[in-house]
Amino acid sequence: METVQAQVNGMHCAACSGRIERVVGKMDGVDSISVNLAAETMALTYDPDTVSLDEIGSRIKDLGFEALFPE
Ligand code: 9UX
Repeated sequence: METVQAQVNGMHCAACSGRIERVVGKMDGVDSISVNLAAETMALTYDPDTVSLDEIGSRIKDLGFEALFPE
């Protein structure tokens, strides 16, 4: 399991952050996600053997937001 902090762009209200938490939280391999609307960040704990940051990022993009993971 790995934990990563990422920037999340495009959120404007609590329904945005709630939507990301609900959808990404249900993805296989995602253990937990906590989105901070005010800080425009999220803390993500996931299993890299099951799901990649690319997959998580593109799911977030599908929702209309942009996740920027650290290098
Ligand atoms: Mo709030 Mo987010 O009205 O796409 S749900 S801005």
